[in-house]
Amino acid sequence: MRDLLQIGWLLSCLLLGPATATLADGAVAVPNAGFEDVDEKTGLPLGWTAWAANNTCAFTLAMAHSGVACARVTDTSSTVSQGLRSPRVPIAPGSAYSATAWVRVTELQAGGFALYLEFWRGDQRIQDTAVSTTRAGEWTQLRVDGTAPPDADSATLLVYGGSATVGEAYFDDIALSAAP
Ligand SMILES: [Ca+2]
Repeated sequence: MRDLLQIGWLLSCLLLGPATATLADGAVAVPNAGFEDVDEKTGLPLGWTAWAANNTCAFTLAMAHSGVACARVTDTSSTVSQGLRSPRVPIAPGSAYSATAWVRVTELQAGGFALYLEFWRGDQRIQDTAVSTTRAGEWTQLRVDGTAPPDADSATLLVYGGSATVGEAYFDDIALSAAP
């Protein structure tokens, strides 16, 4: 009987182990967070949407922080913003969250490249916070913190070059987690 209990305990460890190891404590699963999947119809990372009507951002195999692919944000205009927004993920209202992304700026004539953490109520964006970098050449991790408003129901991450920005940056391995 004791042996059977031990076998049962070992089996449950084996079965539960991989699932619990996939995401760290507090992590919120964001679809296609590593930009490995492409939408063949649009050329965008699957599930992500373009900020600009005249979009110049794309899925790319040109480089990657991990895996084989990432997202490229190309901004050739000093008056138009460019960016890619993640699928919406459900969040707990009133809770604190941290968003991170790896970015490698390869060209920068003006401005900088940013990571936004956005909170939504239905289809309305009700809060956003951002961090940006002008550092070019190396992969750099960006982190932005925000607390979900009491009436928020979802969050998105936005990788972005603002209106004044002219340059090109690669983003990879975005993540969202609830503060402990
Ligand atoms: Ca990747």
